[in-house]
Amino acid sequence: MLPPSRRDFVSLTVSESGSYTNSKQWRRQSCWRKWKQLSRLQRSLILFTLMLLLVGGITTSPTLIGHWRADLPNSCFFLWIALKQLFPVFLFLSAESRLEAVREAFRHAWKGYKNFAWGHDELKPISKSYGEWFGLGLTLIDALDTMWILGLEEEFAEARQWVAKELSFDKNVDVNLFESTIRILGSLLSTYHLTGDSLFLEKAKDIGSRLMPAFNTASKIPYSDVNIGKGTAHPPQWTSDSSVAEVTSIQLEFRELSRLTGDPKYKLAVMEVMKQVHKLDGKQDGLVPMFINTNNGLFTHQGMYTLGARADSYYEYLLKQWIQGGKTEKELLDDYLQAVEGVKKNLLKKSTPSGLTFVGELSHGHFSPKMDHLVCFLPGTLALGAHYGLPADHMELAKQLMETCYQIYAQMETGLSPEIAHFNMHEGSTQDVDVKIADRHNLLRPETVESLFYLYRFTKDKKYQQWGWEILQNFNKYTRVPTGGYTSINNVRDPASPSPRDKMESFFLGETLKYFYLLFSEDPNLISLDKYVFNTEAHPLPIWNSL
Ligand code: DMJ
Repeated sequence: MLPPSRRDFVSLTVSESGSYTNSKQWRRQSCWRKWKQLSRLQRSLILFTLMLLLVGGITTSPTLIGHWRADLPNSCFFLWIALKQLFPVFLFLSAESRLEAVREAFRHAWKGYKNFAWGHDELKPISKSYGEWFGLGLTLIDALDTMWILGLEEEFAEARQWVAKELSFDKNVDVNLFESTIRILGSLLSTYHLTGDSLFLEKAKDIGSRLMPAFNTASKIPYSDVNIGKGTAHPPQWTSDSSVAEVTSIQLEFRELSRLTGDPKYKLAVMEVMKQVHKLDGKQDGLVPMFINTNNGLFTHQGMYTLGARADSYYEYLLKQWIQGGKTEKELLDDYLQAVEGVKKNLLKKSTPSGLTFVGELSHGHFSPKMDHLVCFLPGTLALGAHYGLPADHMELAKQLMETCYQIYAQMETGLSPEIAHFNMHEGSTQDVDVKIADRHNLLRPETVESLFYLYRFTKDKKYQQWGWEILQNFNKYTRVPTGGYTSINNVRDPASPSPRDKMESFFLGETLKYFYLLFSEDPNLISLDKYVFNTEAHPLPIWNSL
């Protein structure tokens, strides 16, 4: 149970960042990063002094004020000048305070991880312990590039030290190919790109080559699990199927590994999967089933179509591979465009009473108004495609779905989204969203914040930042654990008792907090979307022709 006082969850504990002396890497940082290292007080003093100089300079300059003064009484004129000069400063300070709130949230999450789960996969913040999945320090690795982007030098330095001294992939453990590719390989590659530190590339090569046995199947469709110590791979115990999203969402990372190492084997393995899926029977208007068999390479469980679990990032990676490769791979683009049409034709409906546009599911011709939170990656992906010249109606759809994803949060009593929402479509409904008891949990997932980031970058509409700000405050109110860390919760409909699950997923640091930070940043060059493409775990990888 949560402690009785909810107020504990809003108490902020700002810690000062210390010094970091790895000068080779940090010499490359911009003045902007230096600026971000100053305390809030230091920044406010500098801004205030600059403001005084500016206002003083303008108001005492006869040439500047000459003809204005003729028309305005003195008091109005000086007030107008002062407000005009102050407005951008206010805007800047408000953006800066939101960025600082994200850094503070990260430090709080890190504090729990450091104190109770250091070097382990996941923090259990309520029991002040840890959970192990692969035994590879998953949270620490997933969070590396977030720390770099947020400018958390001290935390980054201690994490780098752990990677250098403690991280070994020479372990007799089974790992999931997809999860370890997007979280571990993806993060090591992006951290290498951001820092230029070869330690991360060496680690990326190591884990990448240890994952390759997964592709030794009759069909060349990879197994879901690999033992990275023994070099053996296998499907889950109960089936010889792999999930379609898993085998088609490892391509950005392995393609990049080939480019960096000059060894084509990684790229060839993952592109073979895409080639086969491109040709397979069993799609409906570009929509794919959820499973694929590793023996014969055919879709299984046909007739079921979703943009949620087990299919989601297939669609995301069609577009992103096309972007990564410099918009030359036509089959990927064709499959993506066809899939978007398939979504519009088969899965898109409006709810009652508010007419929210949502993406449902299809099971053997029967439509279900069920939408996973996972589907909320889609507004961001559609907006990214529109930015890259795909039809303008993709952007319109992105905006509509963004509103829906926000409403899934706003209509809950905690202001936090459930894992799955059901939309009402019958006349006379009084509320758009229903949540089944089993679906009321929130795992600190990133997809809505991710899409808010894309929508804000491309439209500059402040409402997206405001929606994100509300969501961050609700995470602080209902999921923050006073002794450090954030926890997933069981019930987003009960603010009095959200019921913590005692688990902080690695993607909260790897993705959710990173996307919050990028959403609140006004700097379009902070991970420019014309230079980087984010993998499905929010790790930015370079777009090849932008290098
Ligand atoms: C992450 O691991 C990735 O975003 C993945 O694509 C989907 N699931 C989680 C976050 O919800």
